[in-house]
Amino acid sequence: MKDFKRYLITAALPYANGPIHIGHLAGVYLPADIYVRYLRAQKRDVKFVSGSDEHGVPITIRAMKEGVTPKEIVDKYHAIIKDSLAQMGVSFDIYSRTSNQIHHKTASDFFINLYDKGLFEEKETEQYYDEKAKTFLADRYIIGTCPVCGNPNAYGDQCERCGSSLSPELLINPRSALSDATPIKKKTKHWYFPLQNYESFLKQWILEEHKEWKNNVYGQCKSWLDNGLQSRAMTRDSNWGIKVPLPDAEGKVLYVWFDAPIGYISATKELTDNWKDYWQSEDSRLIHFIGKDNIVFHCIIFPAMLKAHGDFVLPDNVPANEFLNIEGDKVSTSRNWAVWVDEYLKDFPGCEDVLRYVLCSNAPEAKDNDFTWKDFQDKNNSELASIFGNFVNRTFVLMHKLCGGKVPKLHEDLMDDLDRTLIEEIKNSKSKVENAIEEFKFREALFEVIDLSRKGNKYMQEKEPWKKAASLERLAASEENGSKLEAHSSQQLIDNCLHLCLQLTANLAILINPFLPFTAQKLLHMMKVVDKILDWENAGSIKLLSVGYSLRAPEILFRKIEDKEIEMQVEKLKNGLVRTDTSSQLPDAVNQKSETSNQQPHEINHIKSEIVYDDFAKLDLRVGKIVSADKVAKADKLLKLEIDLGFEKRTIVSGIALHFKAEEIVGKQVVVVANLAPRKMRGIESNGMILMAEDKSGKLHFVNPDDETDAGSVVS
Ligand code: B3M
Ligand code: ZN
Repeated sequence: MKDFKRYLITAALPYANGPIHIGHLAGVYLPADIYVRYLRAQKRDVKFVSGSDEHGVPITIRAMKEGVTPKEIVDKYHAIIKDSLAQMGVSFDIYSRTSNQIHHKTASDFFINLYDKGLFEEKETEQYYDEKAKTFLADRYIIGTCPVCGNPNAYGDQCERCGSSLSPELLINPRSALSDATPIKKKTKHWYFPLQNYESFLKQWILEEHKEWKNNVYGQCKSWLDNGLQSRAMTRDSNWGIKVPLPDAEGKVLYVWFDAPIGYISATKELTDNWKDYWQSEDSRLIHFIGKDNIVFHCIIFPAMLKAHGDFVLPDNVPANEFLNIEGDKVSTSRNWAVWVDEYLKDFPGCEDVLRYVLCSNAPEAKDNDFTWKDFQDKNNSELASIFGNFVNRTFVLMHKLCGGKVPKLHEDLMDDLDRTLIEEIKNSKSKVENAIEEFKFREALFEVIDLSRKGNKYMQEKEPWKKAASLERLAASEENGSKLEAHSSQQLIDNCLHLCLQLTANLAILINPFLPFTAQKLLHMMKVVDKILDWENAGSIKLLSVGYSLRAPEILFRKIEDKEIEMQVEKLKNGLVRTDTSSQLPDAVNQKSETSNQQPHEINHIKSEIVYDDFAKLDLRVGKIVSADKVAKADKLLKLEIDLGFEKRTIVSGIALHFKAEEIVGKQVVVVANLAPRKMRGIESNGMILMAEDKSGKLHFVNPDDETDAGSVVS
């Protein structure tokens, strides 16, 4: 790899419209912090920047619902988020906010730079408008019935129930999420950034020159690029945000995804006068830590903007993580299915590192993962406390008991194979941890650190210094010939064991520091050494603590977590009491998500409200066979199907094109809702609907008879 002089590490700017939950920590802030702490320990020149994302529709909506100004919303959540991250030990050099003056100026200048080069397309289009709320509506704020599954509360960009990607015109009976009014179309002008012009550059830069990116990231980029890019509006109609810096742009602001990534630049400017070294010098390495729903913005759109501007370096890596579920279910803020960081900090004071440990060892690095409270307890009690904590504690207790509280000498002539193997393990662990961190495999790196403490425990168990101590007492009391000499060498063997265990402890402090910084500090205190010892280059050495140096009594590093505490947390979660300070009438997706994010919870564990038999009996369900399937022009989600119902053929338009290829499904039997009122989609009349099953991962499956059945058969 290229030898970089400087590192600029960014962590996604959280929306200041709610507190953060542990999914945010596991996905973005902890991995970023681990990496930064590691770089700092290596004495690299590194800056770590982030801040609150204070613009965009989610914030205005929240404000409207709470009856306060957007400013009040962002002030409140900026403070809560900043505090939670600081308490968790996330060591930003700056945690800024996008409402700052310097950011408004930086983002406006950026826009003007592209504008002056003639890089925007100015287009007038018709957009949905809410006449009651007097505002244009982003797709997400239009709600209606899903054409695929009949969910009455599908969003204009996606149905939460069946996972189909939608657009507002596909919804049946669309209404505004703000006022319930039926949206109308209204003309509006916006500035579009022609991403398609950057396609070949992006293909070369990502697909050819960054094959080392994580599979999940590379794969998502490839699929975006393979599907072809299109112009995207970089402005919005709103009065909250950064005003479009043009004369004829009244009531228009920059698109939040245009300004937010520029927030990284503004924050660096705010932090240091030397910001250009980090942003405009080729020997500087820019790395973005983000969640998977932000990949397209950081890997495609922002790099295209940077390229268009021309003065900035591009990200060298974007190690995005997947999502963390809670107790088997997707995070849902409206159902309060989340573990909030500020609440955790209150419920488990002094246990910051426990959460850091659990979230890192279970981080969703390659796929979505699950957090359970039981696993949290197990990881604390049987890994942190019984392996790591236990090793350190035994070492310190025995050193006080058997070596007078001082670092004993190492008698090299008395070393045996066990000692030599342990020294080797200590040496090797440095490069193992290092290699894993360099590849952003933080789980593996942390495992290696714990494994070293496990080896320490095993070594001590095999050496049994306490047994030698018992025989020492016996020998001391004996008058027999040679017993003095024997006692002397027994003590030397005890010294060797504890000397090595102490050096191993010092190594643990260095290696664990990026992951569990509070624990590393406790170890320094116990060893009475200064921070300097944590320099990464010291790892692997067995000469970290000087002989004869007296050490403090051990502290308990990890207390046991009781069943009671865990039961309480599970109870709290299951009760789903909505937080009074964060509650809102809005569904999740509107509360927490960006206008463009597409990862939403599928409410698979929740049954809709009860209906009577008569309601069910109204449905006329029939078996049908797909005789042809065709793509619908300009609608990438739709397939036009011809269905044979035995007594007649029907045209049904179905939103399954992203899940199935047209040619693959011809001949399949399906179940059709045959008496659904006809409706037009993209000018095609659709007569009925086909049933699909959606699994937990969001994948669709056809519902059909288990063997070939006559077309037209009644399903009941
Ligand atoms: N605020 C979206 C999110 O929290 C957004 C990230 C911005 S990073 C420049 O998912
Ligand atoms: Zn649906």
